[in-house]
Amino acid sequence: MPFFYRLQDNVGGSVTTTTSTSTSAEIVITTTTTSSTSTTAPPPSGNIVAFVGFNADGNDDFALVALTALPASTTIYITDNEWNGSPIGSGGAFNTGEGIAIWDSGISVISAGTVVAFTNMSTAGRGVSSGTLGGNTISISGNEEGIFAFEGTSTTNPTAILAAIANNGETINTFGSLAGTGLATNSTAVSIAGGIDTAQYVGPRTGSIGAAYLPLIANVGANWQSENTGANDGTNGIPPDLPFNLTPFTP
Ligand SMILES: [Ca+2]
Ligand SMILES: [Ca+2]
Ligand SMILES: [Ca+2]
Ligand SMILES: [Ca+2]
Repeated sequence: MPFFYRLQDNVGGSVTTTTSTSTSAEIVITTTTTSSTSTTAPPPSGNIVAFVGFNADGNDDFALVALTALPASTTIYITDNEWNGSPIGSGGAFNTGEGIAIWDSGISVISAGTVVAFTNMSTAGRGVSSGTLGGNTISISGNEEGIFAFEGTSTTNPTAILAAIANNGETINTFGSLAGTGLATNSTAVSIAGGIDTAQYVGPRTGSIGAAYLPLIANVGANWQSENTGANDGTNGIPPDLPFNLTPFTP
């Protein structure tokens, strides 16, 4: 008489069945259990980029350094909306009302240490030194502003917050809150004080590797130059000025 059986594994292991025709009804069942666990979202990508330039004057600009090699056609979202302080997957989200640009890194691998400049970001004439831009323009405030880079499945569904920079510390109008982003000031996020207009990382660009550059990049007091005058501080002839320094970060 035919019979049917169903084996189900609910604990992340595997089930193997072996049947033999040597006797009329022999079933050998072998089960193995592994330590694998199920996940509902991709793991965070970590700090694969960091901000190394900020300009709220003129047409608004910023720069990112790649801390690891970025595969061709990497998509990174960039926004000046604020984070609500909750973790990704548990209500964490950006608010709305400001810009979200979509950066496609292009057909070539971006080498680790490459500095990518985003220019004229508040205008239709915006540009990027590698790849292409989609999404919205971004108008950067010279008073209180934060900019985030994140990975996601859409502009409104981040899966990993990669980097952040603010020009007036961590406030409701700059980052919102970094809680839940995995980033923190003085270690992985750049938090400049004073509501500055223009700033650039001027610290070491050799002697470290990958994320080991983050403590240097986040050390605003030692390694950043900033300016905050009534002039266009990106073009006034006093450092920091545009264009941003594109010298690569090397080991
Ligand atoms: Ca501006
Ligand atoms: Ca903002
Ligand atoms: Ca200014
Ligand atoms: Ca300047």
